[in-house]
Order: sequence, then structure tokens, then C-alpha cells
Amino acid sequence: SMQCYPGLVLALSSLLGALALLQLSLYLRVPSRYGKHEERLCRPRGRLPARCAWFLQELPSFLVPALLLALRSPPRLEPLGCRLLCCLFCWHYFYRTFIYPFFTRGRPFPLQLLFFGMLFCIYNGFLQGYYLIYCAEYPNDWCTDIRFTSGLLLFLLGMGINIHSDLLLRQLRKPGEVTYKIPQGGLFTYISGANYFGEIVEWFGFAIATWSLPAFAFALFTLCCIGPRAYHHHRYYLKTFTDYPKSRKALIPFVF
Ligand code: NDX
Repeated sequence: SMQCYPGLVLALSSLLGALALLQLSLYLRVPSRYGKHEERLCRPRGRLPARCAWFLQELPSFLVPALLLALRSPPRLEPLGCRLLCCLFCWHYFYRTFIYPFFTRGRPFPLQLLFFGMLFCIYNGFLQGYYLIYCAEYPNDWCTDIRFTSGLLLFLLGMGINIHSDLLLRQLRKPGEVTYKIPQGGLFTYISGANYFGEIVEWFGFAIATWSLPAFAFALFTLCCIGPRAYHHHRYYLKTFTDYPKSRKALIPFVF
């Protein structure tokens, strides 16, 4: 049966950190090519409807840790912290897999990116789940530790911002529409990447709550993946809408 190999966790986390830096260097200059940054010339055949694409892409991030949690024998009941933290991760991906895709009004998604996105979700789902279920050691009072409580608070706050902002974006379009408008309301009042800001806060909260290398590597990955994307969204809006609110920033309210 499976057991904890600390070397494996270290290797997978380091690779995730390296991928994060690779992404940062790639995506600071050019945005990843989906949604509003997809090039016009792209072949229409190499795409899948947004609903299927997001469902398939994110499913492994839910399924892999959920299966690891369910199939572990003997079941790990102590400490409470491990199961709780693993459930938080699955909870986010339950939303992203089973709720978000069914409401999205996004454009068809490029198959090539879908393939890499799925690979990434398998990789990260395994790393986070495996670490929490087989390796993590927490004292029995971890649930009252300041790292756990403050991290959990950030996680919930970020998730709230993320889900609310996803909703505001969706409401910009009628069903079947694919045009872009100026997002309004919520944190969009202050930043162009409100959904991304929420997601980044969420995963740094998760990293603090788990106080673990894999989770910090994933938070860094998220920052390097969607941080630059918020900046490119911001530039797109400034270029496209002459009446775009001048005081709005890209990712961090009042700062950047
Ligand atoms: N999926 C995370 N890298 C990614 C998919 C792409 O969950 O090869 C990372 C995630 C993957 C990426 C994933 C990993 C890295 C990959 C990358 C592709 C290449 C890259 C694999 C897995 C890679 C290396 C080299 C390292 C291997 O038509 P539309 O779609 O634009 O419509 C949009 C709409 N909208 C508007 N509608 C009207 N008016 C406007 N002005 C509008 N602006 C937007 O709203 C969409 O339907 C919707 C949201 O659009 P957008 O662009 O704001 O968000 P999006 O990027 O689609 O993300 C959706 C949500 C969001 O909440 C975000 O926080 C979360 O997913 N997310 C996204 C990406 C990654 C991630 C979270 C994470 O890292 N945690």
C-alpha cells in the first residue's frame, strides 16, 4: 500500500515551483492564449465548448484527492487537520468542476491548452492530496493554531471574492453572447482581475493553513499563472474601452 515518501513530495513541489517561474517568464510578455487573448487566426476545429472544457480540465483536481482520501486504508482519522484541509481543497474544485462550468458563458476553449490544463490538474491534485493524506503531521490542536485559523479565514475570504467575481463576469453576457464589456461591481470597482485576486488570496490562505511546501508551491504557481493574466486583461481593457475607469488597477487595489 502507499506510504509517505518525503523525497517525492520535495521533488514534485520543486518542479511545481520551477513551472511557476517558467510561466512567469512566458506570460509576463505574452498572455496565455485563451479567452480574450486568443489569436484570431486560430483554427476553429481545435476547440471545445467552454462548459465541457472547464469540466474536463478541472475534474482531476477534485477526483484525484477525493479518491486518495476515500481509498486510503486504513482510513486516516487523526489528526482532524489533515482531513479538514484536504476537504477544503476538494471543496474549491467541487465548485470549479461541478458548478462553474455549467454556468459559464465563455468562448470555446483551445484543445491544446485543455490537454496541458488537465495534466496540470492531475499533477497538482495528486501532490496536494498525497501530501495531506499520507505525509502531513499536525499536532492535535492544529485547528486552533493561528496559522490554521488565519489561513482558513483568508481561504474563505478569497473563495468568496472569487465566486462572486465569477458571477459578476458571467452576468455581463446574455446566453450565446461572446462580446466583452466593462466589468462592474464588487472588487471590479478597484481592479480588473477581481476573480484572479480572490483565487490568489484563496491559495495563499490554503498554504498558510496547511503550512506546507506543496501548498506554497501551488500558491506561487497560481500567482505566476493568473497574476500576469490580470495585467494583460487590464491592458486589453485600457486599449479597448476609452471610457475605462482611470483609477482601476490590474490586480492589487490602489497599488498595481
Ligand atoms: N485552469 C488554472 N503552462 C487553467 C487553464 C489554462 O484552473 O501550458 C490553471 C486553472 C492552463 C492553466 C490552468 C495551467 C497552465 C497552463 C494553462 C494553459 C497554458 C498553461 C496549462 C490549468 C501552460 C506551462 C507552460 C507551465 C505548462 O469568452 P471568455 O472565455 O473570455 O469569457 C470569460 C468571461 N469574461 C468576460 N465576459 C464579458 N466581458 C468581459 N470583460 C469578460 N472578461 C471575462 O468570464 C470567461 O467565461 C469568464 C472568466 O474569464 P477570465 O479570463 O477572467 O478567467 P479564466 O482565466 O477563464 O479563469 C476562470 C476561473 C477564474 O476564477 C480563475 O481564478 C480560475 O478559473 N483559474 C484560472 C486559471 C488557473 C487557476 C485558476 C489557478 O492557477 N488556480
